[in-house]
Amino acid sequence: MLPNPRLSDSDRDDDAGTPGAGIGVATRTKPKTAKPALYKVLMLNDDYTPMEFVVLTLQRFFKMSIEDATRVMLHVHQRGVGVCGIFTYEVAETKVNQVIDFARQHQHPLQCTMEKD
Ligand code: TYC
Repeated sequence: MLPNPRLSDSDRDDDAGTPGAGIGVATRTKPKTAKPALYKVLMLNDDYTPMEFVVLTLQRFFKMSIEDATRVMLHVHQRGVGVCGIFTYEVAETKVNQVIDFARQHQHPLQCTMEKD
């Protein structure tokens, strides 16, 4: 917006609260909240965990549809590793632990890890 031409330089609103001081207010150039670092959660292949257990795990902890979960599982099966999702540090860490605990409870060696995005 253009400055109001009826006001003198020192009386415009950019130094509101300091009438006539002509000091002005510092303009924020950076967002107040920094963007948090993001982490990929990775699923690792192994020779023993049943495919349907991996699909169930992806649906349960990563809210994937059966179609997406099957796609990710097959990618991991064929390539060795695949991305389950990208999260802030604490969310990623929680998901890794949930997957590892769930696999251990069912005596499957399925492993999951995280890395900075
Ligand atoms: N390779 C496993 C099998 O043939 C299936 C599998 C897929 C295991 C993905 C782990 O992250 C995984 N039964």
